[in-house]
Amino acid sequence: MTERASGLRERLRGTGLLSASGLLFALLAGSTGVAGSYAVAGYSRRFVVAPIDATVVRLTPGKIVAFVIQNVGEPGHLLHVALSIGVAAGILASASLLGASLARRFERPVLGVAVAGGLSWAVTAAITGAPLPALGAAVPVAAFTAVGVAPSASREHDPSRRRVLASGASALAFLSVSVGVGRLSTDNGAADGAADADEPMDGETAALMEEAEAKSLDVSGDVPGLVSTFEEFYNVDIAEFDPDLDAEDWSLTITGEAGSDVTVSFDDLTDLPTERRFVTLRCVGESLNGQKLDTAVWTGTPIEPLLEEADPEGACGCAMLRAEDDYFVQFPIEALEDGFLAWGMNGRSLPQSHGRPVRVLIPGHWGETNVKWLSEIELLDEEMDGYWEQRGWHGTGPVNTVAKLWSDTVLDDGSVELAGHAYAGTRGIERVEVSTDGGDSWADAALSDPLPGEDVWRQWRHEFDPDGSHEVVVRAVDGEGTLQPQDRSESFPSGATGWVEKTVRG
Ligand SMILES: Nc1nc2c(c(=O)[nH]1)N[C@H]1C(S)=C(S)[C@@H](COP(=O)(O)O)O[C@H]1N2
Ligand SMILES: [Mo]
Repeated sequence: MTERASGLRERLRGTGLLSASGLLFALLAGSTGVAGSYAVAGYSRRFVVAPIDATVVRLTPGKIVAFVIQNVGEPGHLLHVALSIGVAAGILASASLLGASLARRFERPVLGVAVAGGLSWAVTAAITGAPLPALGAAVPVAAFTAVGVAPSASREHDPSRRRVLASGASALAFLSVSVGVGRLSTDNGAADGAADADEPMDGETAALMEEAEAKSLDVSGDVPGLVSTFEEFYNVDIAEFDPDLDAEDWSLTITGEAGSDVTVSFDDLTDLPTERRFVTLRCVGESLNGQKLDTAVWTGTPIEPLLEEADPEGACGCAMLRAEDDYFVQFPIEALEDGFLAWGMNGRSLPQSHGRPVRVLIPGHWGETNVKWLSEIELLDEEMDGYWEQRGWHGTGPVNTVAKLWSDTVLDDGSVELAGHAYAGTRGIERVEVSTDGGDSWADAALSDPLPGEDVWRQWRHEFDPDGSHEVVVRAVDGEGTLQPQDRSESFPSGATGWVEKTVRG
């Protein structure tokens, strides 16, 4: 028994699979392979980690996703990206290990290196769909496999200590250079969210932005105006790596339970009657006083004529919208009919992070219905869960009413300025009430004049003379006269409720 076990161990050692230096070279190959891929592809969908990360996210159970969103928030992305980097390095290391063991078994180093390099190239090319950048992963894997299996003077199967040290040092150097190169070749987040500053803004949008500027209240504290800038506008993405689509290659298909399928290209779409709309978006996952609430002027065209052409026939009166990042969301056609297909934002073409080339805007509904990188509208016969509903959320309906308290500032004359935004979707905001005594008495806040449009927020501002410490509470009344509910609930699963409260000192 023990003899057989040690015999097996001997054989494994003969293939290099069990030796410490064999594993070390595989690890160097795996990690430099990931770094090489990053150097060539940058932080994009062609980086070997990207498709793995998409799979990791897809396979993570909804309860865990919901927990991370609520308890970790944005840094939660780091968790799955780190895991995905580990998986990618493991896959490339396995290719190297396999090559190395073939090299030893057949005493053909060149064969082993070719297998390690070829396999890492093939896997990377297959999962990223980009053959040329895949060389960025394959070359370092081949190189470190080669160093690991090259015959050494002392003992045939054991690289010298010096070679191990030199390889480790080279790998570290390669890693740091690759990270630098990869950073340079990546459009950084801000540039990605921002529009091209040289792109001319059309006159009609410029006039609307001026109108919004003029209607924005004069607030001393740091709150956004009535139009959020590209830098301010929040982002929520299921994928770490946004689709990068060309308008020329894009098309939208309306299919499923339809009288006739409809397909439109980007040019078809932009030839349709163009409108500009102020639309506010709010994410169901944001906390009560969170900042995932923003407004832009969008350029696009109404969906209704396209839907009429498709002639929906399904029994549920519902549709599944699908996107290029494999996002999908289902909701009633009734809501979709009021929707808008946008290809411009704040007078510039739609930024990649907000859905370039085309996104959906659904008036008054939670952010998740506003599909980015839209590719298909499937008219259904039966209701089906979308991406977030599969994970337990109820975020396809109309938004909850909210008044945010985003700034409290002591002014020069000693008074305190409170300010924020209020939003109730298509119900509109009629009034914002402020209490500075914990809810015993209420005063009406000053409100910005409404922007044109049926789905927009308003800004509010209230000044008072402080006397020590104050329990400030704010609440909105929507356009139907309904008071924002006081009962508190977390954002999961149906959006946060309650009144925002804060202790403010003069
Ligand atoms: N294709 C696609 N569309 C999407 C999402 C996404 O991850 N993929 N996120 C949704 C969610 S949850 C929200 S709140 C809004 C956010 O839009 P923004 O990133 O432009 O602010 O987009 C929605 N549309
Ligand atoms: Mo969202």
